Parts: sequence; C-alpha cells; structure tokens
Amino acid sequence: MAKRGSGKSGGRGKLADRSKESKSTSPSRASTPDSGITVKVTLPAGAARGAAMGGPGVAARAAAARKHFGKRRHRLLSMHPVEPTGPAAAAASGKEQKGEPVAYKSIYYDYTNNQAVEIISGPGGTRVSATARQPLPNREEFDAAVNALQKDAEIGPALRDRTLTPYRPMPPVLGEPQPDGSTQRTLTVGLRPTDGTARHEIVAVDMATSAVRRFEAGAPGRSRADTGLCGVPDAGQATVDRGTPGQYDVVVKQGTTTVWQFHAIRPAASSGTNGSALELRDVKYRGKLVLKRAHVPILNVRYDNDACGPFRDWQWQEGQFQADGSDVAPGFRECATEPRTVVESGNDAGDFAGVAVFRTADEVVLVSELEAGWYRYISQWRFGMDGTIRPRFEFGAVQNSCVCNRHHHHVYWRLDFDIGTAGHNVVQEFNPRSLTGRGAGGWHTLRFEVRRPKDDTGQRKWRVQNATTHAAYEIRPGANDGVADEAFGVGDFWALRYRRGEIDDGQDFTTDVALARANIDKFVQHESIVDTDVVVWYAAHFTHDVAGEEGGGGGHVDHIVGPDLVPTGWRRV
Ligand SMILES: [Cu+2]
Repeated sequence: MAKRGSGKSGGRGKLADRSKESKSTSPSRASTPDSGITVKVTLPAGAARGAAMGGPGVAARAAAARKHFGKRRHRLLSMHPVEPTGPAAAAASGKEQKGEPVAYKSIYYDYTNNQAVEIISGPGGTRVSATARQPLPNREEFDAAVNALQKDAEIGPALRDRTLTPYRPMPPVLGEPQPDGSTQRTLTVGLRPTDGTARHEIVAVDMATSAVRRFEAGAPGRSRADTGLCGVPDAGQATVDRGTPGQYDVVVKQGTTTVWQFHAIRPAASSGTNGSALELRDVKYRGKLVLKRAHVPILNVRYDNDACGPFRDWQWQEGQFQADGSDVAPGFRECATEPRTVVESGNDAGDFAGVAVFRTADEVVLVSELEAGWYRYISQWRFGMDGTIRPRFEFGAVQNSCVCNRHHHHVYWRLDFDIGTAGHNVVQEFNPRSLTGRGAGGWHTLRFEVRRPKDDTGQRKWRVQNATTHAAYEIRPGANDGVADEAFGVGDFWALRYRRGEIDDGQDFTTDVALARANIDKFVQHESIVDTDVVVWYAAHFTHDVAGEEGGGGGHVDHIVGPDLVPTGWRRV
C-alpha cells in the first residue's frame, strides 16, 4: 500500500508536472515530457463565510429542530441544497438561470414518533414537515444499528469474537408501510462469516426499540445472503455524510493560457434528491461558457429475473480510495500520481474520500469514489487541453451475494449546456443515413422536447449549438455505453427546455420497480427547444456480470462508461 503524502506536489494549490500516460501503478515520472499544464484550486469566496457548511440557514434549521423535537430522541441524518420550484420556477422556463440554490434541507429522524422530519430554510423562512418516507441512514446511525446487534444474545457474541463481520447491505433501510401509513425505522446490517464457517445473513434492526429481526431466507425481500460471495474484499471503512462541505474553484492553464475554469462540488455536498456524484458548475473552455451545470442526478440498477433489487441508488456517500498527494482544502487532494480506486486496483481500502485531481499528458482529471451499500461507483470528469470533456462512471462491488447475479447499471448525466450564453441554443442530431430513406444523412435540428435512442450504427450523435455564433459541443456516445431497453433502462438521450427545479425526477431510494426506473420522460412536454435555454440528458447502460468475469471465458471487461463532449466551431481566443 502506498503511503500517504509520498508524492508531494510542487506547491500548495499547484500541481507539479509529474503525470504519467499509462495506467501502470509504478510512478514513472521521468518519461513524461513537460506539458506545461498547471492546476490551481481555491475555495470560493462564499465557502469561507460558511455558505458551504450545510448552506445558509444552518443555524436557523438547528434552532427549529431544537424547538420541534424538545426532549424526543432524534438524529440529524443529512443536509443538502434544494432547487427552487413552484409558480416562480415555472415562470422562469427557458429564461436565463440565476445563481445557486437558495434553500437547504436538513433531514432528521424522530425515533419517539417514528417519522422523518424535514426542515427547509430558504427565502420563505423555515418550514418543518413530517414524512413517512424513510431517509437513508448516515454513518452514525448505521454504527448505532451495529451496536444494537452487539446486545443480541446470539449475534452479539459472534460479532465480538469476530466470527461475523458487519457490512452495509442493500437495501440499507426497510420502509414497510403500517396500517396507518406510517413506517418504522428499520436499518439493515449484513453479517458476513469472517472465516466462512458461520451463516451469512442480512438482519434488520428496529431503531426505535433496538429489536432485531432475522429472515427465514437469510435476508429481507429484494436482497439475498447465501454462501456465494462476489466482489472484492470489503474494507468496511468510514464514509462521508451528506452535507459535508466541499466546493472549489478550479483553473487549468497550459503555459500562460487559461484553458479551463469551473466550480467543482464534492459528492457529499452535491445537489438533487439523491446527490449528483462529482458535480460541476459554470464550466468555461478558453473563457467561454460551455456548461452551467453537469452532474449525475439519477443512477439505478436492475437484476436479471429481479434476483435482487431493483435499486434506485444515491450518489453522495463518498468512500475511501488511494490518493497520494497533498490536500488543498478539506475533501480536495492534488495528486502527483494517478489515484487508485477500487475498480482499478481491486483494493477497497483507501486513505482519502472526496475529490482527487491529477494530470495525464494531455488531460486534467477529477475523480471521486462513491458507495451505495456494497456497490462502488467512480465518478470522473476528464478535461482535455483540446476542449474535450469526458464524463466517466465506473462500476464495482465488494463481497455480497446479489452481484453474483447478472445486473444492469444505468447512469443518467444531466448536462445543462449554455454554449456561450444560456439562451439562443439549439440541439441537433447527426445521422449517418437519412432518417426518411431519401437523401443523405447529416445534422437536423430537434425542434421540440424529445427523447431519442442511440442507433445501431453507433454513429448517431448530438450537439448543442449556439444559434448565433455556431460554436457547439458534440455529445458522442461511448463505445461501452449500451442502449436503452423499454423495461428499465428507459432512454439514451433527452433534449429539453431548461426549467428551474427540473434537476431530477424527485424519486429517492426505492426498491419498487416502477419508481426505481428513471422518470425523465415527465419533462418531455413537447415545448419548442429552438433558440432557447436547453438541457440534455445522456444515459449509459452497463451490464455487470461479476461471476462471468471471475469465472473466466468472458475476457476483459471495461467497467467504464461515458460519452465524449467535443467542441466544434470553437474559435480560439
Ligand atoms: Cu454491478
């Protein structure tokens, strides 16, 4: 294991030119010619004033919580920004979008009354509401569930003598409805036999009563725990809670030329119902705006024959990976060598959670590792010096019984392009052959909001163009990105009008197949998208066959997906 800090960078806030081209894990810095690329990371002005610490109004929400809960047993689980919606938001359709989200939500659990409590603070004041929706647990609550198991007559001794090792399973929480519509706070805990002799099972803990529930099948519905284990060994390390601050201004230069400027938000502070993985704002290439916002608000997985799941995932729970370098700010590390996530190294252990930045010969790369139960997801953005942006997602898992079954991950990027300006953009589609059967193929404008499939030639692509300057970014599907299926992986590409608040479909974690499915179609309202403010969504579909890969015969499978975003007609300045 590499030791932390062994690759000191050239100086605080500057990344020395020690990148390497290959994916080899031995640092071979000498062979790389100096590309003259420098990366400067600073904290935005607002962060210093506490704007990133759970957002403005954090004190108001805490005060509202003290008043609301009184002496009742409760716990703060998460904090995240919420998008403005409602009549004001609808009026802003297609108009220039402004600034950051102005409201923040804190989610608490009230164990006395067995309900979740959401406290929102924003321009309209502070609002408190109760819900039977079961929020995702944080680190402290999961630890409390494991502690409750320590007191169980049978499981407690097995945990203490380490016959059983606890792990975070899927689903993380059960939300079975009661006759009055309420739900009880029931967390799941996986118990893996440490040396293979004890019984593997997933149990549930009632967090109000500490009662332990075991299942005849060894696991609750939608999950499984048997003797078969697939995935790499689980390091079981601590993860980062939602609402942990971390946003950064990044400037990339080549020589004296400013090539890239953007604002990066760590997954734990990202927006949306379920987080957005590594989120970007105000991305500029050579001084001109490309993307207002770019993120992954929707991620889900379905198993063949519903062997487990389906699961609507979440994209905020940062896990640890190996990143050698120095920290510019909490949660942001500059690395002289390429970080090693679990997908590349097969090693789940790490020394860093958050966003790592490193360079190759011609790219600057931001990477973060995420956990959702036993899943491991890698969120990456690669910035080429030629203007190409490569959003990437990678898929892995630690030991569990579900992923031995073939399953399909679906990742949905929301790309709020503002080429040059927010307005005056158009979306166009390229086809190698004419769609009408007459004439040649080529580019045509998508006039109204629409969902479009990838084609079987793999040559169909899209672009967002500024109608005035004709500068554009192409969205070219990646070779591994798969195609949509009607049953669950519902689409490949959506072209939409920008409407405030429409950053995801509003669905939180669920195992209900109808709800776990991405519902981006609800935004297709057949409005004109010509010469206005547009948003596109792009989906990649990855089939994960762990057993097949491990069993051999399947050959090498790349666990990485993502399109290339390529500038055209972009006059150099
Ligand atoms: Cu998988």
